[in-house]
Amino acid sequence: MRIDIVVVYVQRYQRGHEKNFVPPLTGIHLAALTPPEHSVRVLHQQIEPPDLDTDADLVALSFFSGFAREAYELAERYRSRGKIVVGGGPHVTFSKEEALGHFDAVLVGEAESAWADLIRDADQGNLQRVYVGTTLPLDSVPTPRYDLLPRGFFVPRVVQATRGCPFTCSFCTVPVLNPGFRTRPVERVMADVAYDEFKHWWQRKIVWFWDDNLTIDRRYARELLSRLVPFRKWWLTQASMDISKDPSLLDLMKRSGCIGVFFGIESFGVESLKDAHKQQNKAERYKERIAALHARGICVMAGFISGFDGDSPASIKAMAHELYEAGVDVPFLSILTPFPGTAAYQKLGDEGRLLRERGWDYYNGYNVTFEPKQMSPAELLKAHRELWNEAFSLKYTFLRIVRSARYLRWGAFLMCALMNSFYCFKRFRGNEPRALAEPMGVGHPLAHPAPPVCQPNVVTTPAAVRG
Ligand code: B12
Ligand code: SF4
Repeated sequence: MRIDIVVVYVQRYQRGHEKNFVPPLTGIHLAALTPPEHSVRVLHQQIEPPDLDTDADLVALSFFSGFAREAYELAERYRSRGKIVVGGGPHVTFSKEEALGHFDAVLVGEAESAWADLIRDADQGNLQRVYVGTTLPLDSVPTPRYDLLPRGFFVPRVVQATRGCPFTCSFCTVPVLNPGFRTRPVERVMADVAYDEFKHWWQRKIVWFWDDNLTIDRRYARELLSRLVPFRKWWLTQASMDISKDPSLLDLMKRSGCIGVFFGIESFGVESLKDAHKQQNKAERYKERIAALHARGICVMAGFISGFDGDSPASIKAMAHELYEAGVDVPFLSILTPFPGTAAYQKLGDEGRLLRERGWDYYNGYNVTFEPKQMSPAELLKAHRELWNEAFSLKYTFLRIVRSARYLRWGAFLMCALMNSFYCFKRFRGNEPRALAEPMGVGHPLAHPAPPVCQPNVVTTPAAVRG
């Protein structure tokens, strides 16, 4: 069979988008899982429009909630051309019935155990409607098909070493989507690291771990990083702030070439952190935690969310200065988005605060989909835009870049300067959210009818974090 895997994307800003910085791992991972007797292509809508006139027999769409409407429209268009169309990913996993209305088949959960079955059944004309992936150990996860990436990506080597996270933040689907915390054999990860068929030196040099929380299992992290040292790469990942209390791990991170760590800081407010189920974050400690990474020349990227129950317009706007003061090098600023499958979705649904007339297009991290506690939806959107504009004003962008030149190693500094300049450029070019279609109305088939019942979180507790 000929298979097209399409990673769906919709621009979130009125002008410009994160077109080709780092690719999603999902498409090239699914391609690697595809049995070799089938031919496979991976198309990234963020780089190129999907090929509707493809000669593929089967089209597989992967998408987040915010791109669901686009995915459903694409599915209809492919189906009208006689293709078998299947869907999977986080949105499908939590909105199976809705997705079934648009696809010939859906795969719920992780694909490793079920993707080959789905392809076999499609090939034999015996496609089932629903495939449920079980959560397998990561022992046989292959090297992604980097060779299938379009040329345009700036940092193409994305790698996954672990899956899952022991925390249970209220806005995050990971604890349910990827239960437990699993590690991939270091040998296999090193095979991804050793892959060097990229055109430019920086593409060969940089390894971006797309893990949920790479350093949870300290013994594994130490083994992984020790094996990484001789490769002399630059690498980045997402981790939790507790790594700052582990100087020997930080030293090893430095030695193995770490240039950037993303922390989900989310907020400075005690009430907001409580609402986020993120009480492990202590605002009074941020500065000291971040300084520990700076002392090793590592750039600190950090995510901040606006719209928790503890947030007011003033507290949101204040974050532009607070995050600078805390030492953050590159901020990522989103609006709280209650994705299906999260505790936030459940809670806001139970409290009747989800704006049900707003369809999935609004679930992209830059729009308001619920009734905030201390302001109106319009005020939250406005406060978030003001935060964005202030955080990426010339003043703060310049201050962050200049300050970071004092302590970041040069790869980290390059990344910091590049990302800050990009977002600042975007701010001046116009960073308003893309104008969305008229609200869909409660009766629209895409307007979600009721909050799904959250599956019980199957998680290891933070206590299981090995020291
Ligand atoms: C890496 C990552 C990113 C990266 C890369 C984004 C990308 N497009 O891949 C960055 C940092 C850019 C990012 C940004 C965002 N992200 Co993100 N991200 C992740 C993360 C941590 C890992 C994803 C990953 O690569 N996993 C490894 C691959 C191999 O597995 P996978 O994608 O889960 O796919 C598996 C299954 O889902 C299934 N599958 C997936 N698709 C399909 C399709 C078919 C046909 C089949 C059969 C199976 C299948 O098979 C795969 C193998 O088992 C996840 C958390 C998570 N654990 O999923 C969040 C996650 C996907 N992100 C999320 C969100 C919300 C965002 C943002 C909107 C955040 C924001 N406020 O801006 C943006 C969107 C930006 C964009 N351009 O798309 C949410 C999505 C929730 C939802 N329901 O939509 C997640 C789940 C985290 C969360 N908050 O819960 N993200
Ligand atoms: S720490 Fe990060 S990955 Fe873990 S549950 Fe919270 S937001 Fe999700």
